[in-house]
Amino acid sequence: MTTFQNEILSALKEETDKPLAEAGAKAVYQAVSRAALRRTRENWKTNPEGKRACYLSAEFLIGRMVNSNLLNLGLLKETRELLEQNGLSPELFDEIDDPALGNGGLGRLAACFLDSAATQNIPLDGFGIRYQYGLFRQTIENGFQREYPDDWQRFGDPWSIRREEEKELVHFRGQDVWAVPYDMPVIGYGGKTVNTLRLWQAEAVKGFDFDLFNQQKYSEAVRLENEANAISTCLYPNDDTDEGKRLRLKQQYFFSSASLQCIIRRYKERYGDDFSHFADSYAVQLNDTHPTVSIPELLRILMEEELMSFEEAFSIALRVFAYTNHTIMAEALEKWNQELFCSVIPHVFPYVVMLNNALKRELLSRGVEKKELSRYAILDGGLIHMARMAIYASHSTNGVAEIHTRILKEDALKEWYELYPERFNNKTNGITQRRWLGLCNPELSSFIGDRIGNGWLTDLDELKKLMPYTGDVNSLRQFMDIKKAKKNELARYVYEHDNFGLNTDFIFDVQIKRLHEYKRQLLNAFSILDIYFGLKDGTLTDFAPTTFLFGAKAAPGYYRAKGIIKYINEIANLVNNDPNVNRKMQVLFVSNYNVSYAEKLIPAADVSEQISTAGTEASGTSNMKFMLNGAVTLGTYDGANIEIVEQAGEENNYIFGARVEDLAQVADSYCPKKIMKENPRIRRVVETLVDGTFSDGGTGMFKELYDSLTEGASWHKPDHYYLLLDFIPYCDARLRINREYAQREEFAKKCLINVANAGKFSSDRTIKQYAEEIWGV
Ligand code: 26W
Repeated sequence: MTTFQNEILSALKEETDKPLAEAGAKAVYQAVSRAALRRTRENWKTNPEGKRACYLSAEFLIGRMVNSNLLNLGLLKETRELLEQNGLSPELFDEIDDPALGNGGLGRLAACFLDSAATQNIPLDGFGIRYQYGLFRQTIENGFQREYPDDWQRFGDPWSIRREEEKELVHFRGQDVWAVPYDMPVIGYGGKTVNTLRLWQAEAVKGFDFDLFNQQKYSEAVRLENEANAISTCLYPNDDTDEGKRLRLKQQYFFSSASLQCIIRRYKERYGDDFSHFADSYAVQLNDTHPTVSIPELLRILMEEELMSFEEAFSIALRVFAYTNHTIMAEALEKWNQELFCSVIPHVFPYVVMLNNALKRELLSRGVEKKELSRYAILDGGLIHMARMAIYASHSTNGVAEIHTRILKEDALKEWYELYPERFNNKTNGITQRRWLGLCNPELSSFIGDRIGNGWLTDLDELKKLMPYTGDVNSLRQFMDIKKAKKNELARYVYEHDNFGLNTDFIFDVQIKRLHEYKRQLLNAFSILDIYFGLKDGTLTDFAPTTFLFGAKAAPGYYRAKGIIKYINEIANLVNNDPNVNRKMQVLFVSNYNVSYAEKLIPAADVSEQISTAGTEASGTSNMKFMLNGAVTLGTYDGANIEIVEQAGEENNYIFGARVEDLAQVADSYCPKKIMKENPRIRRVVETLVDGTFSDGGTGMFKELYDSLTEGASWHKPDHYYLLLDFIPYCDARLRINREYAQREEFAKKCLINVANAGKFSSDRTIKQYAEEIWGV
């Protein structure tokens, strides 16, 4: 028995009297986590020397922590052995909820960054909100999405430490609220560096009012307490439109203010009232505009409490802050209504006005015409433009893939790029290979390790050394065996979770991401139907059997997205129950897609669906995870897809469809109705939305989808995302994959070349660039 195994057993005694074999998942999880947490003590310091970077983010989609922390501490193997010796499965922790404190890519990226920074000894701490309920749990009932609360703490939260003594007071109009920090260790691979993820929980300053209670005013007695708690109760599930909700502004100010107060307190412990070293001590990265209210808040603190002038405070802000943009979708750009803002945090508003005035002076002094000013104004038409504020009061604005940054410069933020070209830069996203290969695919990891060693775990460019093996038949066959094993593993998981039997002899074609019109799950669905009709008609012959898998959550108020889920499930029903085709194809929409499901789906995939309309997906990060696990990309010229095929070769992937430049050309004359008229294949699939092939349960959802494609709506032209334009090229590319898959070794070679060239997409590389080029840490 190793020392750590003994430490687990003694931690278990604090949980239960039962022996390990009978203690149950929750108690074992608690014991293992607590024992491992103790191992971080030596290297975990909250206020060490030197400049630190702070990643402010409304979302950290960390997923299940126990295995990744054990891996990074070098304790995974002995823990698994202990479980095994006691007859417990290494998948025991699959039962533990995974904290879903994020919506999608932006939140998961934050989590990958923390892992990569700690691994490379980069001093980076995360600051966010400790939501009581994360992203909703999804069930599929009668083909429709239903939402349930995600009470992720029901298995406890052994990885967090509440630090009562470091709580901060956050001021709102009519109410002060405590921000109580819960710290999680962020353990670098090798366990040497431990950084901190600090999540703030809102609590009432004046809790339960006993006087009111005694006067039998019960609801009044708890009102203040409830109002305070409400701030960190729930993650907003929208990642499409900015709704401008009061509680969301409260959340943003809550964690921004608490984080800044914490940073300033620590600074003062070192330098007292001398702020001349502040910008050399802290860098603050704003993850999208969600924490941008930090800017006026810092000005306020520096001016009101440290008695600086606006100019002094502003020059500090400029040097401290940097901003990352994650989307060019206009409807997602945050603008706060001025009145709402003033009714929540009136004390911050004067600093917004000062920023707006300073910007105006700056523009005029640079010779910008008066009538042009409103294109830049932070305060315009009763709205506060948060992206404009972030660009103006920071020294760096970055996009998250080459094409995205180019679009920001040339289009979305063109006028700002002209003003401050030196502030704009690109940081192509990345993913941590520890979680997205090491942990989720130990089989492929050993395959790689046997050939080139394990250096790739901390230097992903090492994968290049796999290239010689891409011509080695033995290696290719072994790779295919691993893929097959991962399909079987996924099939077991799917059977447990969704009560559906996957045929693991089939090609696995996977699209997993938030449900959005621009991501075009509907295009995928149409193409599946086209294949189905082709098989029925006999016009499509020698089709290699394929399983089409979807996983996605729709924002609860996003009606069209929910319609698309229902439609996919109707198609699944038709296909899976048709004895003439279900030996050739299967369709499944898995329920409650989350980080843990992704860890099962990605290693099993042959085809990675990345089919967003060109110019709409800022980067994408699942595309990188699929590549790393040896799937080919079926994708558009969009986001990081472009860089993926740059690395792995267009001939080893399947890129199709209109490019940004093409779309700009056709935009004005685009007529989806005409395309439907001229192409019977397209007409046939699109008409299934309204011709009675499927039922939307009388909701009218399918008709609404049909209208969005043919008629458009007040806010968008018909088929705004060009599904029909890309339909034929997409189907062609798909069928090309299907044919080429038959040459099994040739296809495996493509997959392995993708693995070998995935080095660029490590978040180790990305975060190093942030550290060197933006933060100077
Ligand atoms: C206003 C509500 C709201 C909330 C979240 C709007 C927008 C968001 C995020 C920006 C959505 C998001 O996660 N964006 C994704 O960020 C990833 C990491 O950079 C990129 O890879 C994805 O392409 C981008 O969609």
